[in-house]
Amino acid sequence: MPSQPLVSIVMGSDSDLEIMNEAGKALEQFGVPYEIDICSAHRSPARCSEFSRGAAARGIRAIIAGAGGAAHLAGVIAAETTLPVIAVPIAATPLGGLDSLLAMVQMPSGIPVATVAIGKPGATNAGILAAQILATSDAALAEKLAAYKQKLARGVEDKSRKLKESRAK
Ligand code: RP5
Repeated sequence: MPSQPLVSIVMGSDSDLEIMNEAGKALEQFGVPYEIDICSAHRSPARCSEFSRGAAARGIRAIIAGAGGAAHLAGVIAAETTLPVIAVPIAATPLGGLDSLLAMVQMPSGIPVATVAIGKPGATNAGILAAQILATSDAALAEKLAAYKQKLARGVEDKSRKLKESRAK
């Protein structure tokens, strides 16, 4: 039987899927069960409202919302839940994602949305951030995240060593 999802990844359209899959990969890396679905703030507001109101009761602990253009998805979700909402801006228009970034980051006082970088790096960080939120009450998950950060640091050490070796030749 699949595990109860703890994180919900939602996106405005299936055209966002390639980017939002990166959030899923990050969660998989830390063994965090998640669900993934589509919900458009503009095309299906009733569906978004139903999702937002019901997420906590279904056991979801954090929400990652990706959208492009006039990206209201994360905000409308945050308006109807007390779960933490992480927003991923997607470059879906000729404005290259700046439109989405500004729509997500400029939330009115009282409706917080944690906005990450545009595109794949942002989606990856959204997954890691969601795992970090869960890790505040999960010591085993916190250990996995600490090991991940140590791995990143070792990667820099390796690059430094290789750079020095190449310059010594
Ligand atoms: C947004 O409009 C979606 O999040 C997507 O990034 C963008 C384009 O959607 P489609 O026209 O490809 O469905 O709502």
